[in-house]
Amino acid sequence: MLKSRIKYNSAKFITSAPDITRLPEDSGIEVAFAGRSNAGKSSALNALTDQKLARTSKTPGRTQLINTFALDDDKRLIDLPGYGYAKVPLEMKIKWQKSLGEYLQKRDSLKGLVVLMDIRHPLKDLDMDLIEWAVGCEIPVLALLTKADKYAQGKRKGEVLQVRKKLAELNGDIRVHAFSSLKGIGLNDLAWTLDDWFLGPYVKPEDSE
Ligand SMILES: Nc1nc2c(ncn2[C@@H]2O[C@H](COP(=O)(O)OP(=O)(O)OP(=O)(O)O)[C@@H](O)[C@H]2O)c(=O)[nH]1
Ligand SMILES: [Mg+2]
Repeated sequence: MLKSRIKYNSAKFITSAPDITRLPEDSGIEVAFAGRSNAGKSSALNALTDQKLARTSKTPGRTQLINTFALDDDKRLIDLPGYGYAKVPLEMKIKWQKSLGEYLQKRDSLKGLVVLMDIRHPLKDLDMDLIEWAVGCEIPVLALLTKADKYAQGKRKGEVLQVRKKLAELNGDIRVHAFSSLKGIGLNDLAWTLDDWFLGPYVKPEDSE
C-alpha cells in the first residue's frame, strides 16, 4: 500500500494524443514521465497507479502518443513518447519527437517532470538536455534510476550518489532516487514527490495553525 496523500490507483485513462492540439484543456496540474525509449516510463506509471493503464513492451518506441491519465478534474499524469531510439524510421522519429518537444515547450500546466533513466546507463546526452531544459524553466525534476533490481543494494546506492552529485551541479530543484517497478523500489519516493508537486509540500498537522 502506498503511503501517499493522493490515491494514485484512482487514475483513469483519458486520451492518447498524436500532438498537443488533441490534449485535454491546458489547465490544472500535469506531471509528465519522460525518458529514453525502454527506460521504463509506462511500467513506472502502471506500478504507481497499480493498474495496467499504460502499454509496456520489450520493443523500444512502444509509446508514440502522448497518453493522458486523470487523477481528478485538475490533476493529470502524462506518459510521453520515449526519445533516443536509433532503429525507429526517421520520419516517425521526427513526428513524435516533435510532439514531445511541443509538449515540453508549450504546455503551461506541466508542473513537474519525472525523468526515467536505466540505472545501468544514466545521464546520456538527451537526458542531460532534458534535465537542463527543465531547470532553465524552473520545472522541478525527479530523476528515477529504473530497473534498480538489476543491481545489488550497495551498487545501487553508489549509482544514486554519483547521479545526485552530477545533477547537483545544475543548481536546480532535482531529486534522485533508485526505482524498480518490478520490485516496488522507490515507489513511495515517487508518490511523495508527486504529492508535493500536486498539493504543495506536506505540513505536519502539529506545525499548522
Ligand atoms: N528488470 C526490470 N525491467 C523493467 C522494469 N521496468 C520496466 N522493465 C522492462 O523494460 C522494458 C520497457 O519498459 P516500458 O515500461 O515499456 O518502457 P517505456 O519507457 O515506457 O518504453 P517506450 O514506451 O518504448 O518509450 C519492458 O520489457 C519492461 O518489462 C524494472 O523495474 N525492472
Ligand atoms: Mg512506454
